[in-house]
Amino acid sequence: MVDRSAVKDILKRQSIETPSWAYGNSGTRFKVFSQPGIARDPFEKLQDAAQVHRFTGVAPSVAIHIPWDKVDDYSKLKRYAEDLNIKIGAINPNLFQEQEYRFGSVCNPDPRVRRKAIDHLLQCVEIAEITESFALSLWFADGTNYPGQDSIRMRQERLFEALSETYSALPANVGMLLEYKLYEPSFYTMDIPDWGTSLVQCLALGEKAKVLVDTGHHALATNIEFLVSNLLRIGRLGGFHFNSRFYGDDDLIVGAADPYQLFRIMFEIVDADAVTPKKGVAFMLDQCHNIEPKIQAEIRSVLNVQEATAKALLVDRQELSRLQQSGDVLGANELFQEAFSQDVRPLLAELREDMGLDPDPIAAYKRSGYQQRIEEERVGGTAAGWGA
Ligand code: PSV
Ligand code: MN
Repeated sequence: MVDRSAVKDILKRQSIETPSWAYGNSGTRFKVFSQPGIARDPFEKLQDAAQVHRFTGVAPSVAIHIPWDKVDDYSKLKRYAEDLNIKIGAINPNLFQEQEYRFGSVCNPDPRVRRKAIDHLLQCVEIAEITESFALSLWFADGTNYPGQDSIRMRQERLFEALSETYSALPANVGMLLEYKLYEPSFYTMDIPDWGTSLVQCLALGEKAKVLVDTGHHALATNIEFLVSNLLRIGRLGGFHFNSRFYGDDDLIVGAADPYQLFRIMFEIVDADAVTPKKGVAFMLDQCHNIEPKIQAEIRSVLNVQEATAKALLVDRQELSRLQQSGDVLGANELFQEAFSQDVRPLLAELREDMGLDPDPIAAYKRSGYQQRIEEERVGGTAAGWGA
């Protein structure tokens, strides 16, 4: 039997980070749709992120993307977050939106472009230090489109050089997360297409470099929980960018497409005792809400991660182990599926009441009038967005 109060205790300590870019306008390469009430600067994005924490109680930090969230004074941004009862999370450099990066950033054959890219990484290290962020979170759009276009091997060397210089500049409490992506924007090779390539770089860099798993960045049939389990085993799982997908890097609400996959991933996390921040695995969302209301969608996403975690925590692991040892294939599988099929919403409602929160965060958010208020107040200025 699983102890429900122990489960609630772990869930209370789980922490899910939301991305500042989820609060800005977004879209596809065909169209960026605007919505009313969108934040116009990083401060207003923090206000929105604070609402997600206010109603869920488990989203106390927000990742920022530089220069989308560029400000003159990062200590002011940090204080502003703290006044809103949240904090600044991962710092994400942006090395994919400038003309010079046509042939890549840190892997570019031109040393001047590589220098510019590394300088941006170093500037982001400084921002991480000022904001007391836990990590520099790196994703490179670098790659090639045509066989023969550039040396695959040399590009890996250049990548390592840039990462080494950046790694050496990290302050003691700042880690490095290295994300991978199978394809897009490059279509022949991405310089970091998979967890193996990321891990090879991380192992050569040092202990503070860890792999970041974006759930939308794999070939369709990839068994994500398998690689998660392997990375956990060797202490190199840095965290997640949660989202869900049907086809490519869809960036839809986590748990919307395949809640069973999310449950299976969370089971590996539970099995490694890595739900709470003490194990250093960061649970971050990386989503774009192109057609749905953004703050509500982020609340939904946090709840989806929380539900999958609760189900995974409720797996009777002692009994599962007994069934596994005795070779009871169907018994073990049934126990696993039973845990997934249960309704954990009453348990989570109880948990929120224990935490002094409304048991239904979405209803409470809607009743709060926040959405109407920002739609009335945020008139004029330029809505934040990444433009495409
Ligand atoms: C790239 O697709 C990615 O997943 C990276 O994490 C970026 O930083 C993020 O999306 C925002 O574009
Ligand atoms: Mn990502």
